[in-house]
Amino acid sequence: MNLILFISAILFLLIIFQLFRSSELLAITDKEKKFSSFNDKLNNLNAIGGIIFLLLLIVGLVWYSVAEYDNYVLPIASEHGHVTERLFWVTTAVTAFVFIVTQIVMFYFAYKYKFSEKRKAQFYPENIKLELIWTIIPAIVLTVLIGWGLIVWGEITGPPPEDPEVIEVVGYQFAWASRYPGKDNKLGSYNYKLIDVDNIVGIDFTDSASFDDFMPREIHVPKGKPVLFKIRSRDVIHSVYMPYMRSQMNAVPGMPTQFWFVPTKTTEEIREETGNPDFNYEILCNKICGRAHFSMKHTVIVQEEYEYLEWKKSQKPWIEKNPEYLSKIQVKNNFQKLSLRD
Ligand SMILES: [Cu+2]
Repeated sequence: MNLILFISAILFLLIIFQLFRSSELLAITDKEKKFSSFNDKLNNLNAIGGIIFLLLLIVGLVWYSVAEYDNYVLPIASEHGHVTERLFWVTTAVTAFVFIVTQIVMFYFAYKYKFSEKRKAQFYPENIKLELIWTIIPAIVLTVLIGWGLIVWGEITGPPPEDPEVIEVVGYQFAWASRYPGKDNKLGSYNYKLIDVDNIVGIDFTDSASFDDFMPREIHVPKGKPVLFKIRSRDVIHSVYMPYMRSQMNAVPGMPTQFWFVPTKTTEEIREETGNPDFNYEILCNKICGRAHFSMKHTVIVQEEYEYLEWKKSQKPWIEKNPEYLSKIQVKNNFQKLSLRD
């Protein structure tokens, strides 16, 4: 707060100073000579300042990109991650090249064509060839980049391969819940009207497929197998974000979304690679969804397939862990007709 006040005060003083200066300049416009010699100095200073700024900009960009590479480029832990990563780097290379070239040209021109009394501006209204070049080339480059991006997007968001591990991921203010289909490999249906303190995702127990569904505290997934997240939200828009998997998909209330991926490194392997024995993959929320948005983390554990299957076997259905729920709901009758165990 103090800092903002301080900055505002400085800016205010600067405005006053500039107003004073411009009125001073206006006062001397009639005295041509004084005006131009005064401006020459200022022009030189600005032009050289521009060149210094340009050099600092380029050196800073290159230095930061190289020195901090490991900090902003995370290891890739999913199959499609390599595809999106390549797309990202090609796009970055093309745009960075154009950015640097245009900055160099811009500052160089500002330097070279700074005001000079000896030079008269040339009237150069149009050059059709030049305009064609700078319209057609960017159009082709952008078409290639966007077309490639659309193809990749189509691949990674298309239908999953046969027999994926299906996991329901539900976002709510402010946590994630996950639900597995259980032994029948079929997620039971849900209904938002059934959501309460206990049944946080609204599992519908009039559907017999719901009885073996289980809801672990952390998500486990097998390495090397397609995993399909069926994503929904209970309240506002959240986003299922797994940076190491290069995956992100919004969780939108009233509109189920999905995303599939193939993990390529177990939690053990990534711990070794990052040199951090406490490392865990996480689902993070990537939408500013409210006050405790920062606390929306959900641990994801990638295991070898046999470990995963063992873990899955050891999980108890949600309804077995919450027997008191049965007495609370209207589906009691249905439940009596169905057995928990088959
Ligand atoms: Cu959120």
